[in-house]
Amino acid sequence: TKMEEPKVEVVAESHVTQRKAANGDKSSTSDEVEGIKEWNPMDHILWMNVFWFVLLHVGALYGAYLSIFSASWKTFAFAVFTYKLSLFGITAGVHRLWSHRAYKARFPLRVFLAFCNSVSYQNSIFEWARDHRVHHKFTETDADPINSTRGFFFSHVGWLCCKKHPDVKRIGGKLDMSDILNDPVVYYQKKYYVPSVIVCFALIPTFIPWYFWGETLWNSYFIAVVLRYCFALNATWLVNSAAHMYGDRPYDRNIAPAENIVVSALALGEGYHNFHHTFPFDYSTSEWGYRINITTMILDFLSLFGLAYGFRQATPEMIKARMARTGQNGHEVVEEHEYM
Ligand code: ST9
Ligand code: ZN
Ligand code: ZN
Repeated sequence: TKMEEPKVEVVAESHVTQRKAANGDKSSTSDEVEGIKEWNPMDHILWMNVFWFVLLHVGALYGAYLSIFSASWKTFAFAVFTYKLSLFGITAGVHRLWSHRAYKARFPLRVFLAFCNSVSYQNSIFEWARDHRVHHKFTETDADPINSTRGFFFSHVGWLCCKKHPDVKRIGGKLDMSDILNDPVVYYQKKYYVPSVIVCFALIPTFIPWYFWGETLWNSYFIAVVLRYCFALNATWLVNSAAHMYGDRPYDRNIAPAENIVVSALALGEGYHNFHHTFPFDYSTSEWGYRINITTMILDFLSLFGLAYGFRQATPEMIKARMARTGQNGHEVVEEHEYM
């Protein structure tokens, strides 16, 4: 037992050491994990996924070319609109509502959010929320599907190009997902995921510019689907890569997630990632209200009609206390604020 004592102390020292211990200490997890001590994502690459993501980026460059030299400006404007609409389904829908239960939404709003999710084609609501819950619960361990300790590229897109670490499935499998599967909207979006993506992600955005302002179907597809999708995916992925690396950590200096304004602008208000990992239940994912946070503006607007309600928020007292305890600059900053 003498050998174990210092180890416990080190673990208690910081979350970083705790994470490292969790990553390194595979003997304490399970027999299954014993056999894969040397687990390396590079040994589990799925080349088909690599191929599709490369093709998507080449197609997006071609879409950008068509936007400049061939298509109507209306088609490009429509692509920007579709990008925002699709990401609203991610931020307000599968993220703040279904993954975190940070507020409640009436049935018509849930249907609309599910539609936006299918427009965004980022996996079904169920799969997205399951990956996201393990990401929060086991951030930067092997059980985190988007483990950013494996580097920028892995947490950006690499994790979608290789098999998941067995810990993701083993530990993630123990999560309780019954709350969201009991929502008929989630259940049916999962059941009819493929047809819903074909219609909402591909057909509708290709059809609209062609039908309403005579754009060619070719231009419509490459701009409003391929280019728009590539841009929206990269904006989302930046939350996992850039916002887990670059920025301040005013709420918890011991975790990697950081406050990243650029990512907030691209991801409709989801770049306040140090705040979000510290107070994941907060419906606004930030303490700054409408500052670079379109999602919060729209949710507040929808609450006027009772469509969104039951907003959960971290109180200023909670935030202050937490900043004093674990923030980047501890007490000093909080005290300075008090005298300003
Ligand atoms: C895309 C998603 O791009 C982007 C998500 C971004 C997430 C962002 C989150 C952070 C953001 C923070 C907040 C900000 C909000 C965002 C702002 C946005 C503006 N738990 O997956 P499989 C089990 S998608 C428990 O095939 P493989 C389960 O039994 C792009 N269990 O594993 C499962 O079976 P089933 C389009 C889990 O074979 C089984 O394992 N989509 C969990 O290792 C097999 O699962 C694509 O390109 C879990 N978490 O393959 C598809 N996970 O499902 C890409 C799995 O039946 N994906 N299990 O229950 C794939 O090809 C594969 O999933 C894979 C892994 C290759 C990545
Ligand atoms: Zn995160
Ligand atoms: Zn989250």
